Amino acid sequence: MSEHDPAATSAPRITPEQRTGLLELGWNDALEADFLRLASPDTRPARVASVERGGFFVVEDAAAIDAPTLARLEGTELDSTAQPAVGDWVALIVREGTPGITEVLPRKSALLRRASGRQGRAQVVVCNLDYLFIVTAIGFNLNLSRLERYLIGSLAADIAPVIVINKIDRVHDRTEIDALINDLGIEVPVHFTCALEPGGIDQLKPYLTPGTSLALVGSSGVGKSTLANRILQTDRLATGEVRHTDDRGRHTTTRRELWRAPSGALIIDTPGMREFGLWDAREGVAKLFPEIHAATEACHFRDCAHVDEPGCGLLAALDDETIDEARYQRYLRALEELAETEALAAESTERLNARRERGKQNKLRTRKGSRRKHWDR
Ligand SMILES: Nc1nc2c(ncn2[C@@H]2O[C@H](COP(=O)(O)OP(=O)(O)O)[C@@H](O)[C@H]2O)c(=O)[nH]1
Ligand SMILES: [Mg+2]
Ligand SMILES: [Zn+2]
Repeated sequence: MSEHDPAATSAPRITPEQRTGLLELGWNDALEADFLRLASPDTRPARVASVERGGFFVVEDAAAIDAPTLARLEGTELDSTAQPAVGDWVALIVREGTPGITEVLPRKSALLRRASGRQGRAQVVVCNLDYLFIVTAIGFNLNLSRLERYLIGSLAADIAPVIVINKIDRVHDRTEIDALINDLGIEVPVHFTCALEPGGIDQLKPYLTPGTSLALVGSSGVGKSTLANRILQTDRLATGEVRHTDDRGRHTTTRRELWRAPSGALIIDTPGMREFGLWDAREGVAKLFPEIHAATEACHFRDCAHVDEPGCGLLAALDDETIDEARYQRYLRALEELAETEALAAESTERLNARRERGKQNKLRTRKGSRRKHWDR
């Protein structure tokens, strides 16, 4: 990104009216400083509300959320994770009535996951969040490892995780849930909600302050869109009846989109994720298993795998029973998954480079070939 001297232009880059609109979307002084420093003088700030195949829907104030502007990305091709994602702040330029995005402002946070498919590629789920609502529901298989994956992703991105257990109106065994929460081993706020009742989400109110950005993630059918509707006090988001055969919702939500609640909070609903594959989340693993991570600091080898290495601090702690065996296993599994993904990503990069190299060679060959033909004539 190019640097710009804010003193070089005398007129204010952002008018008070503009700023009022931006503040409704979560704008702040730090963002403004970045914008003034990094964006070219003929641009203005906007936030990405949703991503379409044809471009990016951006907004400059809350009212625009109902009729966002479709903008295309200008200039050089960006790496997929550097492309604008929902929640991003961007610099917008309008040339002859055509809006374009020239820059993506530095992200305060980016929730990454492994993109579906066999290649090891990253996908940016949402950006610039204060909270991640990890939603699950009674009647759904309350799964510790699924919860942990979201937690790892959230902690790695420095987004405060909040666990929401929805459909609390359904028959459930509270002791079982408490045991599961206890197994998480770290302090994470947990809230029980019923999205079908007006007072059923009161516990979430403290998070819904003006300018706060949050996203709802979790499996399909747990009630994310119903919760979002209640927070937004609308019924604009489509929700789905659950199929009785497998208790999974239909995929009614097809894209991630940003809305503004009457409280002033910015809410991003997301389609159900079958799987949250870890990506670049070692820091998140360390935060979810702090006592285990601390024990590895005593490992003799820097690249210790904590399985049978001599001088392993973690194995020693296991022997002393200062560390829980089950948590140790889950920690190892998370690290293994990250290592596998990294290996896959390295392989894809290698393949891509090889293909590019072959492409170059082919071009050379055809060029030589055509020259020879020319000589033959
Ligand atoms: N019993 C009960 N059903 C709910 C609750 N919240 C949502 N539902 C129902 O669960 C189904 C799936 O909801 P939806 O919001 O589409 O889930 P999403 O896929 O996570 O967005 C719908 O039929 C909702 O009416 C709740 O708190 N209790
Ligand atoms: Mg939905
Ligand atoms: Zn070790």
